[in-house]
Amino acid sequence: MKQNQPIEFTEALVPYTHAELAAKVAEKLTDSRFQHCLRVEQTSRKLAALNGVDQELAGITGLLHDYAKQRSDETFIKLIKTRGLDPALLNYGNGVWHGVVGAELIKDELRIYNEDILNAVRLHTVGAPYMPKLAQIVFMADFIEPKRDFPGVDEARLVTRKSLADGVRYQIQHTLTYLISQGAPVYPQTLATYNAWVGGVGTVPTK
Ligand code: DGI
Ligand code: FE
Ligand code: FE
Repeated sequence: MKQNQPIEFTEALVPYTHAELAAKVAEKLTDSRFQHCLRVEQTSRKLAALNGVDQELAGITGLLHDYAKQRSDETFIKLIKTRGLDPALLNYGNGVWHGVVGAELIKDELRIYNEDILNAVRLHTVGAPYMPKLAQIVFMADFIEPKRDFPGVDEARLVTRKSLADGVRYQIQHTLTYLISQGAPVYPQTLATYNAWVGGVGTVPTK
């Protein structure tokens, strides 16, 4: 039996072995950002196992989620203008762009066209009113990977292990609270995610 066989991915998902894809991600990121991607890969695989989602698909998406994180603003601005993306994106920055716009770079440079993967990368920061399970998994893995350290992270881990959807609710509430506390502009989709998952209409007492 051959030793150290490369981990091959299913061909329909990505045209690479695990080592090839990891090398392509590492090439575009600092080591600490790449290590974060590896941790998100592992956490995504665990959440996939708990939630009946394909672990390979979740792992690949976790590994790729911050692929575009360290590109210049000019790169993103050009893509927004030339790919017919929402012009309102121009009012935001890297935090929103590296996911929503970063998926374009995954197509262009890595020739990965699987829409489940691309969509989960697009949504990993801002979420969406409807998120497929895979997108919820990567969204949560990014938030709770083992080196994340912020007040509430342990509760977020517990909540997410019990219920993925409750984790999504927890995170979007946390993110919106943070953005507002910073006086940061909220991308409309982030707000739509909050309204869909947390802010049920009619739940706030009027008196
Ligand atoms: O890429 P990571 O650091 O691993 O994690 P992330 O993709 O969740 O972080 C994205 C950043 O973007 C985070 O600092 C919060 C910020 N962000 C999320 N939604 C919005 C936003 N920033 C603005 N201005 N508006 C948003 O709607
Ligand atoms: Fe990110
Ligand atoms: Fe991340």
